[in-house]
Amino acid sequence: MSLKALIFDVDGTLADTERDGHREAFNESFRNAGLDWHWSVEVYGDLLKVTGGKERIRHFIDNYQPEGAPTDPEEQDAFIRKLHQDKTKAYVNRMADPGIAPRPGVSRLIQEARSDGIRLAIATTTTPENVTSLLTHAFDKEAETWFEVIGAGDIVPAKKPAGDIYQYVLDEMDLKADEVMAVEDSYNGLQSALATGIKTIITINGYTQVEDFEGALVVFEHLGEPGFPPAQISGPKITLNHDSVTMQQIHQLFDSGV
Ligand code: XBP
Ligand code: MG
Repeated sequence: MSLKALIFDVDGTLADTERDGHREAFNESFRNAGLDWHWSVEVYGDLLKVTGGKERIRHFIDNYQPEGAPTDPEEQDAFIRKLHQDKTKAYVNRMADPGIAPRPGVSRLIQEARSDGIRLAIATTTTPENVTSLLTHAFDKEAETWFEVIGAGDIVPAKKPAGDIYQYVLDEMDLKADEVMAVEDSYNGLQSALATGIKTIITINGYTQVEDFEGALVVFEHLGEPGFPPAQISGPKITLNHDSVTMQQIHQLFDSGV
């Protein structure tokens, strides 16, 4: 079977959005709500084990017992929903100003794939509005049109590490798992892609560099740019093309399926 599509994760893969993007948007929403909650870089690293912003807030309430959350289940659900809506507004604004740069090599690989006629999609846990804001401001105002399907957030019942979001994208594209490759950054993301039988390459980041990537085809520091080669963390030694992971390497990895 030949490679038909690349499916990109968003947070940590397209851009390094968690530490200074999502985390600060959560903290802004806590301040706006008059809560004395603050997620430090370290605490957020622990909370990232839970995907989904609403689920992460609930995990924080259940496991850190902060002051200020309602105890009545229905009231708590409404409280979390409102907090998360405010956080999403804060995040969307932050993607516009101060904005964020794409990770190395991501824009280049996307354009190479498009020139190669390789179809593109997104499979992410984050909220759709966040994807729109990131693509529009960090990549191109037309960037959303590059992706045939944007599978995001609550569109599926179970978030990563469950395979639902990748299965949703395959179904929407009418493709089989062995026709696509996923680009991810985290253990949860890898498990989600593998649960759907999708070959996956990993680019690590500050939060995920210590995670277990057993089952990934290869793990790189990033996708590279001429003059800025990535370290290869694991997998069969890949000879880079002008310091970069290009579509040539992607096809080679897909076909060898190591
Ligand atoms: C990362 C996530 C998301 C973000 C927060 O998504 O787990 O929950 O941390 O975004 P992915 P929301 O790596 O799958 O792109 O608050 O909108 O959930
Ligand atoms: Mg991610």
